[in-house]
Amino acid sequence: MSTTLKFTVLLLALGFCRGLLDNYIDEEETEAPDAQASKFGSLWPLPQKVQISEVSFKLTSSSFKIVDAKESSAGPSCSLLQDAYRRYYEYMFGSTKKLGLSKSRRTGPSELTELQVWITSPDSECDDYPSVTSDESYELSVDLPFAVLKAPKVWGALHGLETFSQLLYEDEYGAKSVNATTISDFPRFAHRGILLDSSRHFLPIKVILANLETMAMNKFNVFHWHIVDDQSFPYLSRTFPQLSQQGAYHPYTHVYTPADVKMVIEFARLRGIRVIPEFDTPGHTQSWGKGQKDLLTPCYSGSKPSGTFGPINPILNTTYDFMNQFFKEISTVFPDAYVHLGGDEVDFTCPIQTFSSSWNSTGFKQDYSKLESFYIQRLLDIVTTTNKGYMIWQEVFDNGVKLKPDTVVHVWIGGGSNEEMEKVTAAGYTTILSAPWYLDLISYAQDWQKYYKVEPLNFNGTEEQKKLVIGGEACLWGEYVDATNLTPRLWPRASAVAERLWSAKDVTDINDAFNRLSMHRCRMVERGIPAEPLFSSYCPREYK
Ligand code: CP6
Repeated sequence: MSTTLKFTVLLLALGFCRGLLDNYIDEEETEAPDAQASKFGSLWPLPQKVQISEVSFKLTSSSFKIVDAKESSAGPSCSLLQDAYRRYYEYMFGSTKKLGLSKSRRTGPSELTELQVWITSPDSECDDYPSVTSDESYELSVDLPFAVLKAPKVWGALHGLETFSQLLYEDEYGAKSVNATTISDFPRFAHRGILLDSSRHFLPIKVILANLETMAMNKFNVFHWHIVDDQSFPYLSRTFPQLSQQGAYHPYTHVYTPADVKMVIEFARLRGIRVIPEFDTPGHTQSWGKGQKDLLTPCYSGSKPSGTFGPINPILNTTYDFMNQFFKEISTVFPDAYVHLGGDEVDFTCPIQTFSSSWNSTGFKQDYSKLESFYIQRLLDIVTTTNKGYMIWQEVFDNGVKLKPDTVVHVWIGGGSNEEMEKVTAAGYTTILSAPWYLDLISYAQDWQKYYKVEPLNFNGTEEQKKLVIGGEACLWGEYVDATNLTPRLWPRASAVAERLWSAKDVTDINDAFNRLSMHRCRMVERGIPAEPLFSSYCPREYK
C-alpha cells in the first residue's frame, strides 16, 4: 500500500471512530476553552476570602525561610510544623537548599525572605490527632517585610502553608514570585473525605501515602480506609492473626502490619488527616470466614450445608465474643474517635437451616432483615463500650436500628439521596454525602464538572437539619483499581469534591474552576503525582 493510501485509510478510520465515540457521549459536554488566567491564580480549593494585589515580590531559595513567629505557641519542638516547613520549602524551591550562597548574597528591594508561622491559641494541638471539631482556619498576609500565617491551631497552619505555596508562580524570566495577598480561610464542611478500598486489590503503603500527600494538597481531612471486604482481609490483627493469614491475598506481602498501620496514621496526622477504618459487617465479610471458624452463616441446600456462606452469623454467642475482642483491638490501633461499621448491602440469598432450634429460639425465624438489625444493634453496643463513635452506611438507619445521637449516617445510594438526607437529618443524625461522588464510575467526559456542580444542602429541610450535614466523601471502590491506576483515576477528579466541601457555597463558576483546576492539576504533576488531564492541554513541566 502506498503511504498516501495508508494515510487516507487511517484518516477514514479515525473519522469513523470519532463518529462511534460521539454516540457514547451521553452527558452534555461543555466545550472546554484553553486554560486562561483566573484572577485567583491557581488556588485550589478557593479560600473563603482572597485579595490579591498587583504588587509582586521575588523569592529565592537561598534567602527564603519559613520560621516560627516569636509569639507562636508552637516552637522548634513541634515536629509536625517543622516537617511541614521542610515539605513546603521543597515544593516551592525543589529539594536542595543552596547552602553557602545565603550568607554572601544580598537581597533585592522587593524580595520576600520570610514566612512567619504564628499559632495563636495557647494549645497548638501539635501532638494531638485531628478530629471533626478541629479548628482548621488560618489567615495569611503576604507583604513586606515578611509574610505572616496566623492560625489558632497547627491544622490551620498546615492548610495555610499549602495555600502560600499555591500563591507562588514564575515570572517571564523564571524567577519565583508572589503577589501581596490577604487571605482569610476556613472550611465550609468539617468532614472532607476520600474512601480507598484495599480489599478488592491490595494497595501498597507507598500508594496510600502518596494519596494522603495529595489529599493534603486538596485540603481533604479524612482518609476513610475501607480496609477489608469479601475479596481479601489484609489487616493484620494482633488478636486474630489467622484472619489475614487465611483471608489476605498473600499472608506476608499483601497485609498491613501494625507498623504499616501506625505509619499511615502518623503520616496522615502530620497532614491534618484523620484515618477512619471501616470494618464492614455483617455483609461483605466472605474473607473473614476463611480464618475464623463459625463466624459466617452456613447456607443450606435442603437439609445439608451447601459449603457456601452468608453474612456474619447473628445467632451464635461466639460471634459477639469475637466482635467484642476484635473491636477492642481496633479501638486501640486506630486513634480516631470514630470507626466505620459498614452495614451496607447485606445479601439475604443464603438459605438457612429452617428447622434449627437455635434459629427458632431467636423468634426471628426467616425474617432476615430483623436478624440483621438484631446483629447491628448488638455490634453498636459492643463498639460503644470501646468509647468510640461510629459511622454507618445508610441502610442501617433505613432499617430502624437505634443509633447513638452522635452517629454519622453515610448516604451513598444514588437514587433519592436528597430525600435520604432529608430523612436522616429530620431524625436528628449527622450525615455525610457520597452518593454523587462515586469516582469508581468512570465515563468519557469531564465528569469532574458533574461532581463540582453538586450542592450537598439541596434537600428540603430546616436550617437545623442543614447544620447536621458535616460533609462528604469521594469514594474510589477498588474492583478495577490497584497501584497502577489509582492515583490518576482519583486526581484531579476528587479535587472537584475538595472545592465543593471547602469553599463558599457561591463558588460555582465552572469556567473559573476549569482554569484554576487545570493549573492545580499541573502543580500536582510537578509534585510527582500522576494526576490525569482534564482535557486537551499541556503542563509547563510535564510528568517525568
Ligand atoms: N463495596 C461495599 C462496594 C460498594 C459498597 N459497599 C459499592 C456499591 C455500588 C457501587 C460501587 C460500590 N463495592 N462494601 C456500597 C457502599 Cl456503584
